[in-house]
Formats: sequence, structure tokens, C-alpha cells
Amino acid sequence: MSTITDAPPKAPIVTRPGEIVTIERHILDRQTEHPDASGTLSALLYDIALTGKLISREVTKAGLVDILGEAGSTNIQGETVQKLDDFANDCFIKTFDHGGRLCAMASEEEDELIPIPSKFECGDYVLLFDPLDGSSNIDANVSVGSIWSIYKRRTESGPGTLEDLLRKGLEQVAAGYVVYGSSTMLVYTTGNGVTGFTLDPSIGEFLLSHPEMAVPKKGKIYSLNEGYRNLFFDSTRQYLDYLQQNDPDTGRPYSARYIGSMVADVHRTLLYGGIFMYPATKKAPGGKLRLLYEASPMAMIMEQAGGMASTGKERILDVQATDLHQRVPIYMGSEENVREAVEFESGVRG
Ligand code: AFP
Repeated sequence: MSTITDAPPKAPIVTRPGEIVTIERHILDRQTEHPDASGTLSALLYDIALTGKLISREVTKAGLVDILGEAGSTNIQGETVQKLDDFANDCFIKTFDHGGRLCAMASEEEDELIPIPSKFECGDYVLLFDPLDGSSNIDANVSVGSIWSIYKRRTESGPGTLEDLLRKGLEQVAAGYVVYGSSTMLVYTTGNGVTGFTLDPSIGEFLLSHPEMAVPKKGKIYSLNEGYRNLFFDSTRQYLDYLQQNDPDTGRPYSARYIGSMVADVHRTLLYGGIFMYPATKKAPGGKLRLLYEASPMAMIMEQAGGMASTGKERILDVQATDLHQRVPIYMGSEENVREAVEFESGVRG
């Protein structure tokens, strides 16, 4: 079974100033470093890029709702306008349910495992995704995103089962996200560092823009929904008090930033450093965000970028999923910041 720690050492991507590298070429270059590779994972990654482009195109049209028609209504061509999160979910399913590369899928939008239709072949991988995270922000033109995660199947052959999908994040072979913001960016890892691509809409290509993404060791931004302060446990409140104290030697008080769209908040944390949190509350003691569709893929990205990701008690990538929609508390970002948060949450400090 392939794990993140088995990954071979990373070869630096050499680009000349001004050199243009498409995501296809980047994936191909990486594949040639593994002479035994079948190309299946590469093909899955191309399809992720395609899905990202299709969803990006629709997200950009969201502001035209008055012109193109509300979700559920009929547009000028007589077609029913779909809700964007339904569109994104369908887009993933229709792109990946054929091709013989997957044996099952799971989506944040679906209660049960998504089988591969019997008329298509089953493959060696499973795909889990949150097709449009943060979609309640769309009408305000705020960044949203898709998050995805790929594992090698566990069962031998035939249709995939829950055993193939209920996994530890450490077993992911690839994970990433697409953020639909002021530009559309695709960020991914196959366990060999983190690479970011920006969509050039004029040519419809993701171009290499962030070759080796690394989260700063420490940052001065904390990100959580502070409206729940009275619902947080004492340990979380004490940590927040600490972050807000005036102590210029340690860079406190920190700044607060919270978009309410995990992909956008995590993307900013990856670039600027600091910590993104969705702690347990007295109302939701297991946290809100989903292990398989949000926590594990983002934890793999953060760790591969040199950061840390914890539930406050354990490494997120060590958590074994027992339910497709299991939730976990989340603390992720710069190593020093997450370490500090864990010290508060585990009672070492307070
Ligand atoms: P939506 O997809 O319903 O907008 O939820 C977004 C989300 O799953 C995640 O992207 C945010 O970090 C989190 O929920 C925001 O939750 P709160 O509104 O409770 O802060």
C-alpha cells in the first residue's frame, strides 16, 4: 500500500525564466520519473484539471444569474438551470464514472458510495471529492473551491466497496483543490511537494505558477469563525485569548481573517502562513468539516508544503475513517502555529 512517507525524493522542476509549463507537461514530466508508472494516476490528474476548468466556467457565470436564469428555472435555450453545487457534483461524476480508472467514488453531496455504472470497467483507484465547497458564498462573489482526494483501491477487483473509501489520509496517493477566485488555481500533491497552476482563461490551460509551494514556518494570521466563541471549549477560548494578547516579541496580537470558504481560507494560509481552524464546539463536539472530503486532502497538502494538520489531539492523516461523512475538528497551517494550538487543546498550556 502506497503511503505519503513512501514517496521518492523530489526532483526539482527546472524552469527557465519565462518558460511556459502546462499542467499536462508537468504531470508527464513527473510520470517519466517513475518508469514503472502505468499512467493511470496521470490520466486522473488530467481529468481533475478538466473538471476544474468546467466548474470554473460555470462559477464565473454565477453573477449572470439575472440574465441566464435562476437555478431551477428554464433558460433561454429551454434547458433547466442547475444549482452550481449540483452542476459541480455532476461534473465530477460524469468525468470520472467511465474510463476504467476508478472502482468507486464518494462525494460530500451524496449520502452513499457512488458506484461505477456496470457498463463501464472498474479500475484501481477511488476518488473522493467536495465538488463546490463554500457554495453559500457564491452569490456574494466570494472565492469557492473543489477539494479532491485519490486512493488506490484496497479490494482486489470488481466494483469498489466502502472498504476502498473509508481510509486514513496517510494512504492518499494524490490530493488537491481548485480555488475559483480572482483567478482559478489548481494546487495538488502526489506526495512529492505541492505545485500550483493558474488557469489562463484565454487559452483554457492551467500554467505552472507556483512550482514548490511552502507554507511559512510561522505566520501572524488566525482564521476561524469567532462568532462561535461562546460555544468553544475553554481550551480553544484560552488559545484565542493568547493570540489576541499584546506581545510584540512574539508578534502578537495576530490578525484575524475568515472567508467562510475553506478552500480560500486554507489557500491563503498556505501562501501567507498562520493557522486555519474549525474547532469542536459544544454544539458540534466532533467539529463541522468532513474528514474524507475536506480535512484529509487539505492535511496532505499542508504537510507536503512543510506545515502541520491536527485535530487538536492527533495528526489528521492518522485518523481512520469509519463513516463516509465523518467530521473532525481541524487546526492546520504553519508548523509553529499549529504546534501552539495543539499545546492549548491538549492542556499542555492554558
Ligand atoms: P458551505 O459549502 O455550506 O458554504 O460551507 C462551507 C464550509 O463547509 C467550509 O468551506 C467553511 O470553512 C465552513 O463550512 C464555514 O462554516 P461556518 O459558516 O460555520 O463558519
